[in-house]
Amino acid sequence: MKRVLSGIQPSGKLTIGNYIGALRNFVKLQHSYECFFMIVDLHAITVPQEPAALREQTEMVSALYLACGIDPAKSAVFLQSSVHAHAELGWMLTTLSYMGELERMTQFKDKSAGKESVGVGLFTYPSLMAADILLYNADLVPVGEDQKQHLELTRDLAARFNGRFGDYFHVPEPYIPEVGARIMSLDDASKKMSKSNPNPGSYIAMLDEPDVIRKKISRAVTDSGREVKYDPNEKPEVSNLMSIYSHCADMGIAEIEAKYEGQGYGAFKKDLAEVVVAALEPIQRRYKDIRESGELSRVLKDGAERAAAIADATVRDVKERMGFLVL
Ligand code: ATP
Ligand code: LTN
Repeated sequence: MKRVLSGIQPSGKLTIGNYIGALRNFVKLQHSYECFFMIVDLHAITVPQEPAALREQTEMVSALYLACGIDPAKSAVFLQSSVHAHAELGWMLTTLSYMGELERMTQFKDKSAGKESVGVGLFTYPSLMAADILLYNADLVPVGEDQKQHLELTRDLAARFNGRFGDYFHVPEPYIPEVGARIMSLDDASKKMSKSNPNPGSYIAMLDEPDVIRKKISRAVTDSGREVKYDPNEKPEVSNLMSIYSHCADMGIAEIEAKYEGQGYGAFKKDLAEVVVAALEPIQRRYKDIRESGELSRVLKDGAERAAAIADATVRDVKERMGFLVL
């Protein structure tokens, strides 16, 4: 069975961008692949995190994985920090990475822009991500559009290792949805919706209360026109809202255009809010049950054990190939 691996950072509250761009595909793929889904806490600390907040966010992301339909009987769900091999192979791949290629990463450029001091971890972040993927020799990696460049680096590192130490790593493929791979901010359609944006009005969190969702959507920036028409170049704000609608209601863009012809943005936004509330309601309900059930720690421990069995064997092989004495 082919393998799928992906991860989400517990760096804030998951947004519908995370859901549409990544999490929904995790759920879909688990029926046809052997899946590994991580909560990438080691990546989250590449920007400062309050310990109490990190703990809460980690539980929140884990519970949301399950609430969205990831079945721990099928997929290994685990914390990156629970499987030591990630940090270990991460370091080895850091030594194979070039400054120049890491400097070109747009996520690094965006996250370090304007900062007085930038943590080294933010810079070497993609080498750790490559380790996450290569440890399991994953075939497919479901991610949003913003991670495409990191996936390319992963492929380069796999090929570089194979070139120097003999064919070992499988070169993974990204799995990026055709639409919805890049949901934009509600306050600025030139920026990707992001859970660590300091303005909560810029995103819809998966756990936002219905009234909060209604308020955020009614305040979402639109142009001064009134035509509900999909045109990402000329009308990026409305087009973004239409993609969200399309995903949450499972309705095609042309159908949405036809439905709101001549109705203006007000009616469209009102319905969009209800469509989003309805899509999130069952997830929020299951989320509450999972948090109350106390089942998370068992799921995460079991997932980590299954993952470590594979990851530890990879590290052993890599060490041998690189010339470490394996005792
Ligand atoms: P942060 O703001 O902390 O960087 P983030 O919201 O960008 O976080 P990540 O944890 O970096 O989220 O990403 C998790 C997954 O969600 C990745 O596969 C990423 O590509 C996807 N993703 C994140 N934001 C979006 C978005 N706006 N649209 C589509 N996919 C997204
Ligand atoms: N870099 C990703 C999160 C991430 C990831 C991974 C995704 C870390 N390790 C392995 C897929 C596979 C991000 O910022 N969204």
